[in-house]
Amino acid sequence: MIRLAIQKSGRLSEDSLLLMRECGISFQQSAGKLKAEARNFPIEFLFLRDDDIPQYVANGTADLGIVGENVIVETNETVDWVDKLGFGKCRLALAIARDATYKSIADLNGTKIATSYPRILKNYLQRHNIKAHIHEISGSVEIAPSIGLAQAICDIVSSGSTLLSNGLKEVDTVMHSEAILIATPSLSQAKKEILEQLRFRIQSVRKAQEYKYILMNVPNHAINQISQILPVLKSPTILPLAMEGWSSLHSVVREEEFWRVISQLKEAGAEGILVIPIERMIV
Ligand code: PRT
Ligand code: ZN
Repeated sequence: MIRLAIQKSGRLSEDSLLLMRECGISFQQSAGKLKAEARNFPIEFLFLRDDDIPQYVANGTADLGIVGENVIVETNETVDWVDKLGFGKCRLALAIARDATYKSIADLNGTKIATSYPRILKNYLQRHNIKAHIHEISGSVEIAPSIGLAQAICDIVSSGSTLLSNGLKEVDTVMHSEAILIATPSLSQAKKEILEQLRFRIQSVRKAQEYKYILMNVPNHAINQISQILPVLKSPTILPLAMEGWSSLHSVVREEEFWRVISQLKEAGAEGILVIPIERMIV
């Protein structure tokens, strides 16, 4: 049995649980309960505040955790970074009042910067040779400039709308972040094997999200040309259509590459193109 710490309630909770369910792991999460055991995989979930997850994983109370890179770096706990998970994407950014002038990071010299990420900010300022006063606050960082608490803030940004609605503008990116699977450095051999099974499932879910199954009707004379345009995984499957001179071409392609070549496919004579999601992909 392996123990995975997940954020109890917050921005990473839903995606973390969804990922587990997509991995075919079923469990019941009762409201208010801090633990849940899976029915069909040797895993138990611990539901915690995200800030506590690195510490629980570092000291082995939890074997694994899903948490934002920003939290791992800020807490500075010793954990193994296993895999990035592709959700919870955001950046830690510096922002100032929209009407303040800003030419370069040197403009932050001598200012007061409010943040919930003092360690990351301190390192960043040191690397850039900036001497500023870091004012640590635990929440609502974005109101600090308008109430005169600080001239700048360093906070998490995703769409940027919170900055905008607080009269702020982003001036520099301190780090990019996404949810990541972490592990305690001293996993037993038995737990390492469970982790590998879990990683295998996670990768097949993530691959499936990246790729699409596509079908299209192509005139036989264009099969070669179309096969060359398509950035396929291996080689397309060609099946004859009832209509003379036409075939159905099936393949698996990376979605973003598919959109890049769609107009070339149509120009080459492809018709009736279908793009179908893939549930799991094992390559
Ligand atoms: O209660 P607990 O301590 O567990 O949760 P929390 O309130 O500390 O964290 P939570 O749930 O807000 O965020 C968890 C993790 O999600 C963060 O550590 C990041 O890794 C990631 N993440 C992704 C975000 C955002 N996007 C995000 N937009 N975390 C916070 N925000 C906040 C940000 O602080 C700001 O207030 O959203 C606002 C900005 O959003 P935009 O879209 O307006 O730019
Ligand atoms: Zn938190």
